[in-house]
Amino acid sequence: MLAACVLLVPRRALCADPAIRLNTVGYLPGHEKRASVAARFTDFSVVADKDGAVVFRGKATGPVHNADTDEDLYVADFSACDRPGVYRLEVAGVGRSAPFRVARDVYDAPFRAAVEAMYLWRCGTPVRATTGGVTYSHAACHTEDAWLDFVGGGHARRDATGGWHDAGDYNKYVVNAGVTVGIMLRAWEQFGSQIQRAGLDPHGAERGLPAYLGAVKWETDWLLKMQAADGSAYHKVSTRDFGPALQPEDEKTPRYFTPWSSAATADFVAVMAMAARAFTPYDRAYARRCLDAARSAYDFLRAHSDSHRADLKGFTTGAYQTGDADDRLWAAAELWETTGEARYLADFESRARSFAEKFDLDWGWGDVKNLGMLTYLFSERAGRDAVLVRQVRDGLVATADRLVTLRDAHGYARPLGTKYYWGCNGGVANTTVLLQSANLVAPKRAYVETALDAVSHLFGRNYYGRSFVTGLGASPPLHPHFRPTLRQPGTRTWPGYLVGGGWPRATDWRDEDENYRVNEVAINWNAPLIYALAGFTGGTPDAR
Ligand code: 9MR
Ligand code: 9MR
Ligand code: ZN
Repeated sequence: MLAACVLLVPRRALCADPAIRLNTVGYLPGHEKRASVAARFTDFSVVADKDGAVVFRGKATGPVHNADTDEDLYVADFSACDRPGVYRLEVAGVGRSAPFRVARDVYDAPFRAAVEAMYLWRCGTPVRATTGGVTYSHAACHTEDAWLDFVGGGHARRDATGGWHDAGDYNKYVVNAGVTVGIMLRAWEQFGSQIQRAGLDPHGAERGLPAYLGAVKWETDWLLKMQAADGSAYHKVSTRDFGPALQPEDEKTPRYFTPWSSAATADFVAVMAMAARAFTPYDRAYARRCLDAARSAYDFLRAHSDSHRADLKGFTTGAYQTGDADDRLWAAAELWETTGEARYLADFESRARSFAEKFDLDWGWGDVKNLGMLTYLFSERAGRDAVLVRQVRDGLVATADRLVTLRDAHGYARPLGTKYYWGCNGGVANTTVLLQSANLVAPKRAYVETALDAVSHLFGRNYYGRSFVTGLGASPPLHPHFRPTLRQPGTRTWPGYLVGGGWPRATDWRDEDENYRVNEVAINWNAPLIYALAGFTGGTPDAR
């Protein structure tokens, strides 16, 4: 591949050397900047991309043995390169890196792209967006959502149009919607004023509503339709089996509500209570609707205290089955924070005490405890148990410290260390939630730098030397498992989507569209990417 590249570029062969692995989107001035190099070297320089002028010279450190890829890696540290520009790393005896930027706004466009990807995921409406001269669009889809056959309603329809498709498939799952909206609203609570300055496209959001909340509202509007008359939330709206590779508007297979689950219902409570807070300044009537919905779902759960899995007989699509202890904790935290009512606080605190570990380093749709703990910890309401607050705070700091230690021990500075599983790139992005939050309660430079290392890992400081986000950085995925482009050679890859990542081994990622275990995209992985980038958009971070 390198040879071909050199042949095709006759004069200055500027092809990126695959051994030099760095953040191919770029770095922020005033922050650490490192590359991992899978080749022995001593000297390196940073050169201007346009004319090759040397702006920095440095020496290698290392090697360190990186266990999960079985490589000896050397590190080039060019943290001192703070002057804005476009550069490459030139490593003596090895080659040149892909170009990268140093700039204060380096993550602004990626942030917008990741939020725009959520727009393009919309169901039930035509979408159309033009980026870099290419238009991505689909017509109104799944306008019949959904049938009540499996929830005792006979062959009748009830409106469940709207929302986001889940991933590379077009189904809509409440548990996964919950964690996605939860992370996006956590970003709003922590980085709202930066997000407001990011220049997002409002896509027809109501007048006066911030574009970002307009993006979230597309999903909360749908979630409201997922609540049954008794207060519970249906677990999903789905075809019975995963459909073929069609455009969304061409998928005409019937889609059904499935029975409720307590995890979905608790997640519904949590995000509706969060939405009530977020929307209050802009739309009081909507905020009230969200809060009423959250309360009735909570009351339903109180009357049904067992962890109740959805009955998914007849469905082979995404299951998202999970025990509800963490979801119920999150629900109580958000309702308490929104209302200040003692019954929610008491519920939260007794649940929180029952968790020996207050935070989990690795978390996601199946474990949302962290979101509840963070809301409690950041609360400015009176009445919290000081002992518990201290335990939660200490738990967060200890977890963030572990992430820093794992980052330090990893050759590609991956804060999740050597854990690889389905969607682990989303897990890497999720570490930024804990790191940025720890930095709020116990400010430490290493937390912020480790969050940036998570971003760098996803943008190319990894075994592949490639960005894991479509359309961004160097050599990004071209063939995600994503039905709008699946099995359609020649179509342009839709931008702004984080792919799941390699597992069971670090080296198992393949950029192949049939390979859904490693190369699918999903809303719950884009949400923490959005969170990660939100913290570094719009200049000076809010959260510092
Ligand atoms: O396309 C489906 C993807 O969205 C899911 O994440 C994945 C989960 O198991 O399943 C994919 O569908 C595959 C199905 O499970 C088996 N037959 C091939 C399907 C992919 O084309
Ligand atoms: O993200 C989910 C992952 O944790 C599970 O291991 C996997 C298999 O059950 O499913 C993943 O979620 C998929 C969902 O089931 C269907 N839509 C696509 C999701 C991402 O692959
Ligand atoms: Zn659709």
